[in-house]
Amino acid sequence: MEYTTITTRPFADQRPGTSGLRKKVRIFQTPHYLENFVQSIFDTQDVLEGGTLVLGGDGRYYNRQAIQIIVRMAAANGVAKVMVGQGGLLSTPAASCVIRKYRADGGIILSASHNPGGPDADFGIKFNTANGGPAPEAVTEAIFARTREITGYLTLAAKDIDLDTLGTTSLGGTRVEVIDPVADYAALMEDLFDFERIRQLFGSGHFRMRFDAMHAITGPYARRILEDRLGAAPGTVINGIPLEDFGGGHPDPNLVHAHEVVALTTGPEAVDFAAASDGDGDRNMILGRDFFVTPSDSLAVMAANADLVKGYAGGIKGVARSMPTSQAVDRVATRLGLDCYETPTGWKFFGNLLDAGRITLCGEESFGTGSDHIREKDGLWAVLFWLNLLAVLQESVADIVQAHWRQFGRNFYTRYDYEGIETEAANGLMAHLQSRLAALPGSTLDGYSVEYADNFAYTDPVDGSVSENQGIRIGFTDGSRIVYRLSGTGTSGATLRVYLEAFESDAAKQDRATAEVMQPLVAIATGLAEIESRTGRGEPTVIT
Ligand code: VG1
Ligand code: CO
Repeated sequence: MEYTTITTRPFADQRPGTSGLRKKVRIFQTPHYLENFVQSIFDTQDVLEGGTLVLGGDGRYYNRQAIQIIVRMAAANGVAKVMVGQGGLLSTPAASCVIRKYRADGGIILSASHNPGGPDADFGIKFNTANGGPAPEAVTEAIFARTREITGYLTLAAKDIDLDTLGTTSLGGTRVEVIDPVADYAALMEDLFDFERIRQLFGSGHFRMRFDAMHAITGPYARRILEDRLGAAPGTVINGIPLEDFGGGHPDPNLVHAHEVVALTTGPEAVDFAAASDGDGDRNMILGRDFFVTPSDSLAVMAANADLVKGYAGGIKGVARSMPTSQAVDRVATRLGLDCYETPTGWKFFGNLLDAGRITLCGEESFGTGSDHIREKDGLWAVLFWLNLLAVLQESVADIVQAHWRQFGRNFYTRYDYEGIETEAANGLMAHLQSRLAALPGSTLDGYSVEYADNFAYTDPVDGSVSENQGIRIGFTDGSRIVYRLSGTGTSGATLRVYLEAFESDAAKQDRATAEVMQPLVAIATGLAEIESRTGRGEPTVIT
């Protein structure tokens, strides 16, 4: 087999964001663009030479072509074994599971997660290290540095491999093993959750659920686990066949984009439980009958009830949440005497805490929850956690969450996203906020007293690495908060995220509508940041 070096020139824009490198498909199709990034991974991750690489993606447009390119490059770069999901598919959590189970040296996941797919939409690539988790910043920065000076990449002339047949073939000196993308993951779920009890719940005749795979990667996983193994009625999984363009939608499990499944939780025929997951299967939305569980509350409820769930019956070690995530889980941690960590946005920041055994559960407000079972957030895991809880408690989702509020207080929560605003306007807005920070503590905004105002910086307690400029936080004396950040996953312009939280300990006031409770904070947040005059937007693009 003939290895060749192809001459190339650096692209200036290959710095990974919150979760990998995301660009329009057309950019990834630019000659050498994908190859440069992949070679930069091989050039900086020496363990891959002679090692094992896990490879798969969420099935979006360009997934198959990219897999073939990467397999050839892996062979030319001396990777001993490539484990690739059948059809080129692996959900993000399944990739993490496979990396850990087979002690691979790393993984490449092709996904732009919740971003739309198709020839005019988005593509992405992320590298996971041997712990199964997203590469930490030191690694992504090293890869980025390499992309700035790359002059060539290695590949070989070979036919496409057959991605659809399970089994092992070879390419040059590399063994390529096409694996069942679901089997290892399903086995792990069966270890963690009480499948027998969940099966009884589905068999009881009084419990119906829907899971919306949003035409993305979780369809095959959800069908095999929920319908085949747990006995949920056929048709429980909707939109269960992965499509290259996700049916034209945003595979983003929130109240706006997953409205189809939300609608199934209301009215006389409402199901008891519903959920959805995103493009690459790491996010989850949890719904009860007429009831939406905020991701921040979901994490808090999980932490408070973990001992009821098979895999966590021995207790949990600690918890973590990303900075903008509500402080609901902090209250549980205080009550249970657990350590609670506040990290920057992005799952990569949980990796060290999980590896060091400091935490068991962690989550983000952006519909991400997970545990130390892998090193990624995990959509179906969260759904199974809730199913296990429902099977044990035999109560409705709403009853469980409302009882939680009565016990711990309620953290009302909402997020405003202003998508596709001009980058300069977004940067100007953040600079303006930064300039106001010093004067805010001790002042009063529309009757709310500012307790602290800062730009969040994080020192990793395990390796001491420092990450600065992670979002502006304004905390008030009554426990409410406003947080501003710019997204690191978009592919055009800038997205401003405004996160709002208000605490209510009085049970009599916990059933108020979120929009009404948040109104005063919305007014403060939009006014303080001069959102309308700086971005031209009177209203956000999405409210979740
Ligand atoms: C968003 C979320 C963040 C999440 C990231 C990746 O990032 O806010 O919490 O970890 O997406 O999720 P940003 O920088 O756009 O706010 V996924 O499911 O898109 O891999
Ligand atoms: Co995702």
